Amino acid sequence: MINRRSFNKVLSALAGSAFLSACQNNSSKKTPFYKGDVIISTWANTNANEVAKSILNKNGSLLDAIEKGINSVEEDPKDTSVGFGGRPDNSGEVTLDACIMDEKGNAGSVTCLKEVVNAVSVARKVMEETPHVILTGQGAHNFAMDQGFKKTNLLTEDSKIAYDKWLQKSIYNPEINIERHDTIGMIARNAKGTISGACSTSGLAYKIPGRVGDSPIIGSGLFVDNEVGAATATGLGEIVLKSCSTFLVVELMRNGMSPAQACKEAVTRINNKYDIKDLQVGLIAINKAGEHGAYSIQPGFVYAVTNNEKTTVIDSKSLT
Ligand code: SD4
Repeated sequence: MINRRSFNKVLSALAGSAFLSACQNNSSKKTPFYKGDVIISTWANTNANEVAKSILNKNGSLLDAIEKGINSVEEDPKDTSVGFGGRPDNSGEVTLDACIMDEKGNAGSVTCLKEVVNAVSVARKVMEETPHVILTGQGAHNFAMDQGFKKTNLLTEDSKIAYDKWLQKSIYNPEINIERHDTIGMIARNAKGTISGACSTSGLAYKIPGRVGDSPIIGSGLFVDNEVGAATATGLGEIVLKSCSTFLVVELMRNGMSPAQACKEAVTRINNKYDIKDLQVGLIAINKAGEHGAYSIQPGFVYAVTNNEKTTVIDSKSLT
C-alpha cells in the first residue's frame, strides 16, 4: 500500500529527475577542453589577470598566480573597494575581508582585518599555517603580525576626504555600480585543468563596524570544486550571503549547466525571493573545460578574461 511518506518520496524523486533533465536540456554541448590557462576576475581588473598570467607563464603555481594578481589590486590606492585606499566603515576605519580556496578544497579566510594591505595573503596563511578556516578582527591582525606582515595605515588621503564628506550627511545608501563595487574575485583554471580562486575587498563603504560581507565566506563570495569548477561574487554581500550563491553556481554546473546558465539561475533565484530593484549582484564562473560565463541582476557588470591569446573585458548579461 502506498502511504503518505512513500508518496512524498516518489514526488521528490520525480521533482529531482525533472530538475536534472531540465539542467541537462539546458546544458550546452560538452565544451572541448581549452588547452591553455583561463583566468577570470570580477570587474575590469585586467592588470590583475595579467599579473596572474605572467606567473603561470613562468611555470609558477596557480595559487601564487591568483594571490599575486589580487595583491596588485590590494596595493593600488586608486581602487577604493580593496586593500590600501579602500573606503572605511562608518567610524573611519578601513577593514578588509578576503578568502582563498585551492584545488584540494582547502580554504582560508580573514574578516574585519585592520592595518594589513594584503588580506588575501593573510587568508592564504590561515589556510596553510593553521588548523582553522576563518580568523577575524584583532585575532586576524595579531596572526598577520606574527606571520611577519607589515602594519600599514590603510586610509589614504583621498579616502579620508571622501569619508569626511560622507560624514556631513552620514546616510548609508549603497548605489548600484556607483559605490564602485570593485571587489576582486579571481578564479582560474590552468592548462592542466586545476582550479583555484580567491576574493578580496574592503566591503561596503561606510558599513557598521564589525560588518562582514560575502567575500570572505566560502560558498558565498567564493567556491571552488576542482571536479566541477569555481564561482565568485560581487555586489551587495548581504543578499549573496543569504543565497549561498557561489556554492549554488558550482552545484548547478555539476548538474550540467554551463557557467553562464548557472550564474543566470543563481541570480534568478535571488530575483524570485527578494525585491531586487536597488540591488546589484554579479556572478562569474568557470568550469573544468575552461568555459566561463557571468550574469548579474542589473546592467553595468563586467568581468575580465585572460587566456593564452589575450585579455578582454566582457559585458555580463543581466536580468533587468
Ligand atoms: C561586500 N560583496 O562586502 C562585497 C562588496 C563588493 O564590489 O562586492 N564590492 O558586500
